[in-house]
Amino acid sequence: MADKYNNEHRYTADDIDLLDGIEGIRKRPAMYIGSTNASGLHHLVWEVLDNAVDEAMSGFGKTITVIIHKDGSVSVMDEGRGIPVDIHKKTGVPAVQLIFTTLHSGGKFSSKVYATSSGLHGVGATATNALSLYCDVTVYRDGQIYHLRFENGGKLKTPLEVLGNTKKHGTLVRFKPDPNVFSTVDFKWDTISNHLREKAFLLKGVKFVAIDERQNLKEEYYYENGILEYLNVLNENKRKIGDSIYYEGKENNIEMEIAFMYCYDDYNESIYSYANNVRTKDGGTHEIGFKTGITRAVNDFAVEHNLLKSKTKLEGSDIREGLTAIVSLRIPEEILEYEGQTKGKLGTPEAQTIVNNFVYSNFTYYLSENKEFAINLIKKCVASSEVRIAARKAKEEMRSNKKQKVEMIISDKLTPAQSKNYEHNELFIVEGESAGGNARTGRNGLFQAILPLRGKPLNTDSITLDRMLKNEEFATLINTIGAGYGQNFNVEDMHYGKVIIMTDADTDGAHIQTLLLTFFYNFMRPIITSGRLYVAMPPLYCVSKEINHKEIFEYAWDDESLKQAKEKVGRGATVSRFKGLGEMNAAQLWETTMNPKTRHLLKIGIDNPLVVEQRISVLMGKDIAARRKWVEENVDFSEIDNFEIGINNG
Ligand code: 28G
Repeated sequence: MADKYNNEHRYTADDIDLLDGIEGIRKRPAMYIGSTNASGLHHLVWEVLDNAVDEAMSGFGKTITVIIHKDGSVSVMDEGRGIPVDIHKKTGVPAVQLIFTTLHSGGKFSSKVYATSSGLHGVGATATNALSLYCDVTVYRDGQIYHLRFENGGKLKTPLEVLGNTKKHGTLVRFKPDPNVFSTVDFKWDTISNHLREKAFLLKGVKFVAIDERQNLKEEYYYENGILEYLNVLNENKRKIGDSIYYEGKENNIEMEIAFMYCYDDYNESIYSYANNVRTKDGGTHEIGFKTGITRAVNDFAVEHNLLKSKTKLEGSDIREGLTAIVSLRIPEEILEYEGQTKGKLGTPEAQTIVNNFVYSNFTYYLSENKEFAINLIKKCVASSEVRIAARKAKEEMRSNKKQKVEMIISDKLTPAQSKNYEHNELFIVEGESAGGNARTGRNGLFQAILPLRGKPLNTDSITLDRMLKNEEFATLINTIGAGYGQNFNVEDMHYGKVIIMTDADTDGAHIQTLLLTFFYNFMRPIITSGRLYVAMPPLYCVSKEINHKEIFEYAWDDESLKQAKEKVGRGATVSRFKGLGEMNAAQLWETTMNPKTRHLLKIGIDNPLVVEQRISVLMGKDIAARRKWVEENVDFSEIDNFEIGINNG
């Protein structure tokens, strides 16, 4: 068996390791790449790409290219030193072969200063190889072209060979994902292109090229000013307070790059942190250090210049309202630590003190040099602290008084749930009165509440808080959810464990979804980041047949499940396409879209911040043609890849 991996077979302990790598990954792919849906599929690219990024970060190669080929395979190319091809003494196997067949998380191969590895367990290229139909590796090194090929889930097909001479140096990896592993093998141009753009911002001076041969698309990303340009892109359409601020430094071998700015009409703090060019979505020590440094600098300045109205200092959240920041650290591998399983949170303790002091001293200096900005900023911070204090007071009063009051205001639109088990309750925001009526009839009244929407919600992209609050629809929604809004929104106070947007599966429905998502993104972002916001996925097809005067129904969400539904119902079945929620009766709506055991929900999350900003500016902007084009190209109503099936609330 082992000679599939090694022609000169000798059985050693390392040989077992070779098998362990590939077979372990094939047995439980999700454990290594997160999932086997679209996200997992793209992980195959990220794993290989990270190696190319590591090589560029070490100073070798200025261009990285990713190509999506017509046959559904992907190539990644770098211009680095080329993966070493020398024979590994213990195993007698070329180094390049080991890199594609073993798990090397334990530092077996790693003597590099920095390592990206966004993978969950440092599986790297081995995961990509193990989950591919083929994987071709070409190395340009020492004047020669080397090649080896794996097939059928990482089995060595062509051992290392020399193809000829070359003056080039670098690595080329081409692989085609195994359709038996993934629920989709369709690489998304937007996902790959945006990912490369994010990397290009993080690695200033390195060019990233994205090519889609299926659609003849090509983008080049190159940013001389790195994350400073990233920051400006994220805040393109916002009113800015002062300039963008950028600091770069190195302390104890930790390299820091930090960019931030403040905007008006933004009630969120958006801190995007990275460790070794990989996003740390759950923050960690570098983020804490950044926040503490900013807070100290602003408070010290405010106290020193008598800008506070009372003796109490500003809270961190007052100082972070309207702040967008990018915090990027490069940390030597020896002291790189993560918290939790997913590498989403940096644990390296040194990072906290170093960033804290670095930000504090630089920003303190900046404030003293830019007094006008400093005074403006502190005015804004004081204003948000006043709002915070008022909101807290109002909440306490409401607790001690009658809280029936709020429910009375909203009672004519909302059909509430009977239970007071907030965590378990669900709020359905439903498009249209008629679907609202069916939802009311069909729901489980114990834990499901219905809030129908009249027409299109207000576009809340870059509007002030005051304007949003004057909108009756949103005022009702805020009261219904019961957890505040903006800076003072608190997930713990939510009256619902899930908020579910339920619209028709047409362009109007998609537009309403986006308008609602924009509202939540701007004014209740923690609902999204805590994973409590969902979009209901009504079925696209109904397959029916009359048997003995009784109609039987099967529902389908995509072509695959349609096939199954047809087989199940058998001959003489009628297939109809659902266009709107209104075409279903109350019982059907319950069964297909609301019943936790059978429904399909799409959980909303924030993946790449660039995608979110782009979506919001295209979808919410004034350019109607651009919006229509985007919806047509991107909103695939049969997309059921990210859904959770049948979440059982019991
Ligand atoms: C195109 C797709 C993905 C890579 C390199 C270059 C080296 C390397 C990669 O070494 C093992 C561990 C540390 C030496 C390093 C070449 C040093 C000298 C490399 C890639 C052996 C890994 N010469 N380029 N790995 N090192 N590109 N692109 O995978 O000690 S991986």
